Amino acid sequence: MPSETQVVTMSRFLVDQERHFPEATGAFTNILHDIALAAKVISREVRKAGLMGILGDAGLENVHGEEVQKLDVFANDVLYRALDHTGHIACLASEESEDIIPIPDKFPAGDYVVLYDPLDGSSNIDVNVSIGTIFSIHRKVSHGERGTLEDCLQPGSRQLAAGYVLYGSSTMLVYTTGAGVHGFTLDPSLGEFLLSHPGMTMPEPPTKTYSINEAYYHRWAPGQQRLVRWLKGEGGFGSRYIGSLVADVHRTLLQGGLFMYPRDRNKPEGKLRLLYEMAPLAMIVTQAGGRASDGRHDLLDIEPRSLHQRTPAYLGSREFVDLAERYLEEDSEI
Ligand code: P6P
Repeated sequence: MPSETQVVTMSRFLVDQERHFPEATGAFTNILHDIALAAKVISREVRKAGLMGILGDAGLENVHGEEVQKLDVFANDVLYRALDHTGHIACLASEESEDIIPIPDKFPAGDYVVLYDPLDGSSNIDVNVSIGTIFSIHRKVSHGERGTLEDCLQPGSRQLAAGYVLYGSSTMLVYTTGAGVHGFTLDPSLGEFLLSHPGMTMPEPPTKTYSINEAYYHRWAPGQQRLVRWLKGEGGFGSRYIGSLVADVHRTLLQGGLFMYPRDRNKPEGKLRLLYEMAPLAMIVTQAGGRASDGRHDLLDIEPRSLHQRTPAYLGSREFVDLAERYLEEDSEI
């Protein structure tokens, strides 16, 4: 008897999903398709990273005699080249670029902006720890033909779509367009992302796991310190911290729990970026039934001031984020 499970490619799923939006132009579907293509190219290079020193790349030149790029620079270039010419994009923004990235005049511009961290946690590559790509898609709001900073400085609540790619034991692409969260696993032999996690929702009851770098304990505000002492004591929580944002968030999405990257005396705004890290991850987790906060306000409601602004981050099971906010109420600004 053949298996009940269907083999659904991401391309097929995107087309099926588009049918629910009669007014859809297909531009949106194409952007997600282009990001998936970039993810396949980045995945292929990430998988080879460990061999760079072995496969005749001495002197860090590839077989074409071109200088081998650092993987995060490579990933940034791949995403740019996958999106710049399609006619769907008004402008781009990247963790790797100080200013917004305009679409070259030779290409038509479109109605969407994509903000991304091309390869977060790339310092983990050398020790073979999972790393990730994070992306956020907004509709252009400015009136000119080409995108502006205004189009990028939109709150997370106005995102049309958000997602991440996790280069782990397998390569997964997880995204939402506001109609649930869906996960796809790359089958490298086919070169296709196959639907493996339809309709992802955070588990109830959630696993009691907290995730934070406790090396900074003595820099935290008193409420943050009291929160973690309770979690690991009376609260009976376990602890998991990978130190790679997409991996920690993916585990939290699948198992439940509470991921935290708080502000501290040395990092008064925290470390993680709002626009292309925490806002997209907040949309994903919220769509899956969880919550994301900066410790006081819902992360999706924060009005961005600048492209690379940082934010404290509390993300995970709704009741655990609510609990964290209650402990932090006592903390004044650091
Ligand atoms: P820390 C990786 O460098 C990163 O940007 C995120 O992927 C990760 O969540 C965070 O920094 C880890 O930071 O201070 O715990 O080493």
